[in-house]
Amino acid sequence: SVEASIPEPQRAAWTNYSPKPFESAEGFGKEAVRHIETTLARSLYNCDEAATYAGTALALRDRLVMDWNKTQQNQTFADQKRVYYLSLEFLMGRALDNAMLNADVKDMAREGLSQLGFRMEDIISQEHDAALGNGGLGRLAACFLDSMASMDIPAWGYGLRYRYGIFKQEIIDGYQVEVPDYWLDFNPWEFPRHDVSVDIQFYGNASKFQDETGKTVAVWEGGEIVNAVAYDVPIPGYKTATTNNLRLWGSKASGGEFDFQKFNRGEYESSVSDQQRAETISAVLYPNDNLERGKELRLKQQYFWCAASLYDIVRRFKKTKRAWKDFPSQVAIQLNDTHPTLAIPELQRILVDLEGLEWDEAWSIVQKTFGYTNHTVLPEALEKWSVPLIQHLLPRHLQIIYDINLNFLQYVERNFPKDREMLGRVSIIEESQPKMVRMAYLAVIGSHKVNGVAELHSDLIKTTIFKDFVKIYGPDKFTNVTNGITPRRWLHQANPRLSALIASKLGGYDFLKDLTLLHKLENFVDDKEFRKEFAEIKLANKERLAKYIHETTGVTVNPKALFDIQVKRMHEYKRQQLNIFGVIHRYLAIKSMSPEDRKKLAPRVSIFGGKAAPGYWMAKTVIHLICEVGRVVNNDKDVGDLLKVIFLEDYNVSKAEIICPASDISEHISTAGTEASGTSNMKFVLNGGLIIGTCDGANIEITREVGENNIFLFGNLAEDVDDLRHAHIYQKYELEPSLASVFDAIKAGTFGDAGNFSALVNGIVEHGDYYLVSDDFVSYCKTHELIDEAYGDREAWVTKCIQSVARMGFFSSDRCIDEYAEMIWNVEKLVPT
Ligand code: B1H
Ligand code: IMP
Repeated sequence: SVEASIPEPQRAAWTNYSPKPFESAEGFGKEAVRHIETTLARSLYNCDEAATYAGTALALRDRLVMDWNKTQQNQTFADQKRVYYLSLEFLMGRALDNAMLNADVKDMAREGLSQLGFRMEDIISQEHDAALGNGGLGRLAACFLDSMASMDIPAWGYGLRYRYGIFKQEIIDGYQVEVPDYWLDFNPWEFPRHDVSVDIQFYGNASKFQDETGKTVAVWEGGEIVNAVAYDVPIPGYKTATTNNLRLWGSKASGGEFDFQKFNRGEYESSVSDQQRAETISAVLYPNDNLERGKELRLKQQYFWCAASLYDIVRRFKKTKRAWKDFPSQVAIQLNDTHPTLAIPELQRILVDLEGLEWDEAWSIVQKTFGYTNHTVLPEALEKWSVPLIQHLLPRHLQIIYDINLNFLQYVERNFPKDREMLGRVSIIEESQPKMVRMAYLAVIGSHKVNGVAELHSDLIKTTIFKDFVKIYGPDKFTNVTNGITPRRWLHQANPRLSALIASKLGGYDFLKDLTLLHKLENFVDDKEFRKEFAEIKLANKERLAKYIHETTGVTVNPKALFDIQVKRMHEYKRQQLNIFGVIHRYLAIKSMSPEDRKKLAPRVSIFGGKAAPGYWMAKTVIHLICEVGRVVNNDKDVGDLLKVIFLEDYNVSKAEIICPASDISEHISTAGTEASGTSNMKFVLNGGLIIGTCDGANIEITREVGENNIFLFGNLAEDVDDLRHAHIYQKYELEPSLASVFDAIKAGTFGDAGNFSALVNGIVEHGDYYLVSDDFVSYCKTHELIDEAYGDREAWVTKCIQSVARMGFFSSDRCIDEYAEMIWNVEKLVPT
């Protein structure tokens, strides 16, 4: 055994000297102060909140590292299958609170901090969010990492170490301004592994020749080399010693700081610029959500990350000295959308060109190794890369893609000889000018399973973008894994009081590891004390948000008003424009009411938040309209508390943790068939808020779980969207009077210069209303009236909220991981001893 290779006295000494995790407030305090004094070289007299955060984080980190080392050792010795989750985005948020809660030492640390004169909340809020993602797709990856660690699944995440995460959003004069997010000043959660580095090749030439035996071999020569360096981040599980690894690759110039030969020749500038060019690869996250723009640097990022990760995975496998055919029983690689699809031709290249396997043998290994998750059907988000660009950057990979395609098309031709059209439809290469590589097709062909992220979405991909592939491979290749969220962060951490209340009724915190236990809350729906406390917690969370709104916007909102929240990336398909038109409609109604009628109205606070991609002009226009409506409404004396409109700046994970527990209603109102799943819908309901939504994404399954009486659904169905769009184009369309009066108010300059909003209005009135705002407007407004009415009966409202929380067990990301592990990865847990 490996242990026996080290002599007993040495092992005993090591064990003796090994640090022990702290077990009390004093133990924590000692560690934190030691770090502040020695690691940071600060003292009692210059220890501010930032330094205290650093000391606290380092004390926690020591603890994580012990478990982390042990977990990695165990996983290596156990030698069983591991999962590798490849994602270009990991939207982790803050780590300290999560680390304390998962290790179950937050109370100890709170007491220690208070002895030192600090408040836990202030210290936690010192941490910079790790914002290496855009939205739902990146946050899903983060929830999955938490679940895999908490469930003792041996798993690694692989991503890029962006120096700049998603930009910070400032709102200046009602417009979005982007500010770079430099987050690495002090990051105690990452460990640079300068010894783990890989050279990655780009450009150059690919050629084929025959070796002595007559076998055709391919070589890829020349071009440029960039070095990938690993940075590791420990991922602790909840109440388990399992601590998995997230490995992020940073880029630097190959062969050190810069090219010394060039430097010595006096070419100082170009030696530095090579270095800068290399570092550019991992410099910045592309800030587009659900949009691909085909930039060369993005493709470089993708290959750099895929190649480094595969090199690492293959190296680890080779240490086991197994035969190549065992690769798929040791390695499961999950592709988070098509962004890592180049991993497919890259593994094929490693096996064929570098390891000398036969093509077919290699290809069967590749297909068994990969699984592909599709996250969108929006045409503008489906990745296509131009053939000339791939030819230029990755000449050998283009050959391999062509060979994969040839084999595939021959297979299709043999099996569907009568359907000649099919070959063109399913070819990986789109015969356009220039030709394009369809990455989603390559991902389907190179994987053994393809899944969508909610039932409707998984059905849609089978009948639309992958219809032919269902015929070719049969329906079993396609499956569904409905998304979920981690209850540790999104209930326990974000809403500690609600979590404690639930624990008090359920006899402990087991529900955080088995969320279906929440169903027992139904027994307390009529429990007076429970209901009172539940309602008080909601009010307290709304007060916390009201305070935050006041501090950041200067607007005072009434915490007793109905809080109506829509926070998510700004996108036309998510229809923030529908929401703000609804708000204007409400404002106009208030203005036209008598003072008596106004008294009968339920006060509302409409809260928005979300970033627009920097180049997405229409999304930015919607932000501007929201801000302008807020400026007018919030200063209108006729309106007072009846309506407030707030745009919260710089929505991110740590802000979501304050916002999600504070809703009465949240909005998930995408055009039916466009939102693949949505995950914030789950976060809001789990925290005791109701939702208004369309029959789209996971809203449908939320409805099935919580019951139709506990959700406010409206609008057209996915199956009718095509016909409705058609009607806009081919029939004259009469605008509803209610929406027409909203547009009239905008055009009259009620919310500032009407010219600012003409494209937004014209998109609906004149250019086909692609997202069907006008088709859904009336039913949207009616549904909001139903909400007002329902909120008036506060007891019935609380019942709905409690029932909903009790029925959310299905939406834990632990359930997702169980499904992936069983259906796709075929991986076993490794429970620490
Ligand atoms: C989702 C993306 C996405 N789907 C391209 N697709 C990107 C596509 O940088 N890009 O090019 C970035 C992101 N993101 C979201 O995934 C869906 O819209 C949500 O409905 C879903 O809940 C989430 C997680 O599955
Ligand atoms: P890798 O699989 O070589 O990348 O190793 C990942 C981590 O697993 C290392 O940092 C070690 O903590 C652990 N590890 C890998 N190989 C061994 C081994 O042979 N003995 C003990 N630990 C190992």
